[in-house]
Amino acid sequence: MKDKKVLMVVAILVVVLVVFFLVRSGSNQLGILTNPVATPESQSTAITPNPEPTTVQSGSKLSPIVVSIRGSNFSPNNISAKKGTMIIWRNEDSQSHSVTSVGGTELSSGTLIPGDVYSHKFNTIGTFKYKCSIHPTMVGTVKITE
Ligand SMILES: [Cu+2]
Repeated sequence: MKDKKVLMVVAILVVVLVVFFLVRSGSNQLGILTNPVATPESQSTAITPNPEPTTVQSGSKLSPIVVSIRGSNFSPNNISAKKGTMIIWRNEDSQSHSVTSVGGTELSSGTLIPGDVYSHKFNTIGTFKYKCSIHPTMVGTVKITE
């Protein structure tokens, strides 16, 4: 019985010493143990997903245009933009609306409840008319040029 206890203590000591040595030597094999030490590194890896949306923007070099839907109006309701522009419709109204192409299929937001957002990137040159399918008197136009 005594021998077993001594063996246990020795075994625990050996494990503790091995772990201690590996941590001290900064071995990357023990990622879990060394990661807390390398906080700046793990922070920079956590930031990596962030540049993705920015890359899309800087790649096209075009800022998105925001259209507010307010008081049953698209504002602005007449937009001229370059090919590749992203337009974002934001329903800031107290009722539901939609952004639906007239004579085409480019825009099809479905029902946007208050607070909903619909975005669309225009990759084709042309004039795109749209309306609110719930209130067909609400209309807007997007003109896309080269
Ligand atoms: Cu509407």
